[in-house]
Amino acid sequence: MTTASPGFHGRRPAAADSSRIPPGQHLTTAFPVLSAGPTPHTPLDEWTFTVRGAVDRTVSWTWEEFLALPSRTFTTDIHCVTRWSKLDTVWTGVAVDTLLAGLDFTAAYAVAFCDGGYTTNVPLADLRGDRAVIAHRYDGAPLEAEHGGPARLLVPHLYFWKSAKWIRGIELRDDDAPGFWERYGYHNYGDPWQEQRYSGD
Ligand SMILES: Nc1nc2c(c(=O)[nH]1)N[C@H]1C(S)=C(S)[C@@H](COP(=O)(O)O)O[C@H]1N2
Ligand SMILES: [Mo]
Repeated sequence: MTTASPGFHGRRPAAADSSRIPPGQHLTTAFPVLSAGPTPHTPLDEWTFTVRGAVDRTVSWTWEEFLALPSRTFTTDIHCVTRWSKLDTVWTGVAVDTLLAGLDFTAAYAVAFCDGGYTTNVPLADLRGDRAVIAHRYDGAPLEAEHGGPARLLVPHLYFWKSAKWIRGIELRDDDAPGFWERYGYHNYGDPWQEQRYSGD
């Protein structure tokens, strides 16, 4: 799964970086693709992003409307439960805060839903406070389909399975509802710094 060129194989993090690598993780410079099914290819003129569920009204954006929202570009580290971490990845996206602004809700939980049927649950607090974006660019270019394009959730402080590719919306909920991998024994929350890989960790 992890690919490394010979010169980088077994490369150790610089001392200054070791504090950025959660327990049980190793660095990769590659960008592995991990998908539970085929890559969907939804035409952009059929794509929408929807916030629905336990909220005062359902809101949707077309691709054009979504791209017109304010977005920000930032650098962050990502940590996959299969033990690779990648430092200093550069993303551009729309903050979930921006999508929730002006909506009235008391919901405490969210489920991201996607083309292809993948879901993942995240406490709503973890998607707010500028901690999560709907990313549509990676490293200065439109997000490639295999990495979740046209748009994916990015929640970099949780294991990367929470960063749902091909996201089409967020369902707000009063109760927590495990998503695809969470139902298959992955941890419900997935904090890489606590090594919350599997249920019971
Ligand atoms: N829709 C969808 N999102 C997904 C997945 C998936 O199978 N389908 N896999 C998850 C897992 S397990 C990981 S590790 C990351 C992988 O993202 P990448 O392929 O861009 O590295 O996406 C997450 N988001
Ligand atoms: Mo994963």
